[in-house]
Amino acid sequence: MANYQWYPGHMTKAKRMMQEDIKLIDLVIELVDARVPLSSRNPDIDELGKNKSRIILLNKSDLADARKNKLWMNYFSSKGFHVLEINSKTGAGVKSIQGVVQEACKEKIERDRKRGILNRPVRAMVVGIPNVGKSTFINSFAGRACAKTGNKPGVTKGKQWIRLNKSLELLDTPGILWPKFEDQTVGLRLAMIGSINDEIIHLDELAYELTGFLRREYPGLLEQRYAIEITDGQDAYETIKAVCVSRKCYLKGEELDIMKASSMLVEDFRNGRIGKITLEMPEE
Ligand SMILES: Nc1nc2c(ncn2[C@@H]2O[C@H](COP(=O)(O)OP(=O)(O)OP(=O)(O)O)[C@@H](O)[C@H]2O)c(=O)[nH]1
Ligand SMILES: [Mg+2]
Repeated sequence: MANYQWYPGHMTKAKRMMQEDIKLIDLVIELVDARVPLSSRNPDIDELGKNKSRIILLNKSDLADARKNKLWMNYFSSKGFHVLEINSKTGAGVKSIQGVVQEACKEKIERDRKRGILNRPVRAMVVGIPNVGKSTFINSFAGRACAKTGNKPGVTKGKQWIRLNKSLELLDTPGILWPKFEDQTVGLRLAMIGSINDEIIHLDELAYELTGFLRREYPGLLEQRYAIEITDGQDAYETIKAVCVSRKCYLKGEELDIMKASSMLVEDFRNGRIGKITLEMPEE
């Protein structure tokens, strides 16, 4: 399996910038992808935000398994985080964040009041890996398009302060990954959700792993989506071939276009077309 490494120059800059800006911040709002809540957490953020109030947002919850979202909510609460399940694209769950921010920053607000500082806004840094939905979340929370978004990693390149209202200011940041994944499963899962550029990963390998996973954990979904039959003895590669045939992915003549079917499988998964799927569980 390939050794995923991806750390473009803008991420090195972003990390340095966050280390400087953290001094100005009361609260760290960390977005994780509900389909891979642990693999999508940058370990640097715990270090960076260790003396700050913390909120975790389980974003893209619409693409993940509803039952598993609940398990992950419990998991993060039990670790002492304030946590919310949201869909930044539609805004579902986003409204309740204001209350959670007040709750998470209770001590700061109290401290300000004792010093006679009234209405100093809470300053929150919005962090998370590339493509997790930081800018979309900010736009949805603000109710207007103030941050640029896009369906590929690396859209936000510099920081941007956004004043939401008189009590809250948000700092949008570029997504950062870590320079090297110790655990290859983490790299694989991040590639599956599209947080690592497709140029450096092998789509056929991703599709193979994904197909194996779906057959084990979500039996029936592939059959339904692609109108194929999966028999017990069949391996994941044969399942992809069946998708080729069903979706008429051919090179010249009768030769199957495995790459085309692979890319279709991965894209369908990323966009939630195969179903609501969570790739990892809290107890792993
Ligand atoms: N289905 C779904 N899609 C979402 C959600 N939030 C964001 N997206 C999509 O995810 C993609 C990435 O969103 P961005 O807001 O640009 O992500 P980002 O974290 O700012 O990315 P970088 O700036 O590259 O670090 C976009 O296509 C969004 O429409 C969500 O809750 N559900
Ligand atoms: Mg962004």
